[in-house]
Amino acid sequence: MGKGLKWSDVTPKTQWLNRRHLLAGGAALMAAPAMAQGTASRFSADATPNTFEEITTYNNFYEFGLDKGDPARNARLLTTDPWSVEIDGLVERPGRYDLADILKDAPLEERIYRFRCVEAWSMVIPWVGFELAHLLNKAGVQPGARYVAFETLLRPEEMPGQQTRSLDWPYREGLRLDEAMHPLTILATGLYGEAMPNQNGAPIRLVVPWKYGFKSIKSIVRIRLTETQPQTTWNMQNPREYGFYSNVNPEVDHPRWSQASERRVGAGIFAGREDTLMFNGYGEEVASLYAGMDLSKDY
Ligand SMILES: Nc1nc2c(c(=O)[nH]1)N[C@H]1C(S)=C(S)[C@@H](COP(=O)(O)O)O[C@H]1N2
Ligand SMILES: [Mo]
Repeated sequence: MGKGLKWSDVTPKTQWLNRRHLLAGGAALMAAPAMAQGTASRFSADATPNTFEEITTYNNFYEFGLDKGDPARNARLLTTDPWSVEIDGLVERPGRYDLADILKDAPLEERIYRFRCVEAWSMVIPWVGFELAHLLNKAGVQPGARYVAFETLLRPEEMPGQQTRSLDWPYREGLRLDEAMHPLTILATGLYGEAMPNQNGAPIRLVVPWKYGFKSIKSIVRIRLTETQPQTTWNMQNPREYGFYSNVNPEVDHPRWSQASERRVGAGIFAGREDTLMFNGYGEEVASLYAGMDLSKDY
């Protein structure tokens, strides 16, 4: 796919407009035409996306098992409708926000993002979503808020991994408020123009493209604005290996492997490894957020 071309540009419009519940209810009518016109997002990467098959069969979602193929096998039983997100803490309008209501006025767009897992594999994914800032503004951020904490659904009956102690459930993540409000940070509700597949974090998940993949928490049910830095799953599990920030950084190795290069999923066995880029290639947009910080210490 060439420069400026979006996946939706090369897809017949009827097919695009008939996407089944990509968006809940009326939002489809508003957002679909805008996307069908092919307004390429200025934030989209100029890179060929991985296939739908690759993106939906090679996953990390420990709630459904530890192997890359487990989420695709086990996540089909997850119920994602009805769904609501509890927004509380330092917000003007705390409460349980129904997903349908969230999506009613959400400015959905396609964002083709590079995605880099801390395990040193990568993909390019055409998400559909909206800026997290939109939802935070809807809830009204109070002046004292400095961080945003996220939680995944806790439902062991439907998430077999939660019947084990592989992680301290529910899965939790967090961002500094300025990271959360950055226009690159999105809540994604779909990919390739389809409703979000369960294994990718249906019905709504975070995507923070300049950070290691584990920051992009799936199947979110709670968002809390806090004054202090929230506890996050992988950081609690092993603080030496997984920092709170976890910005993609080729110069700071994981204690057990190099982060200087990555393997693009699906590239084939004869393709070489690619150099990992600082902030996963988004430095121009986000480096200023970390001015004055020592990124080898605040990793
Ligand atoms: N709730 C939850 N969110 C999660 C994970 C998880 O195990 N549970 N895995 C993380 C990791 S390590 C990665 S790399 C990405 C993978 O997203 P993908 O399967 O859509 O590519 O999800 C992240 N979000
Ligand atoms: Mo990951």
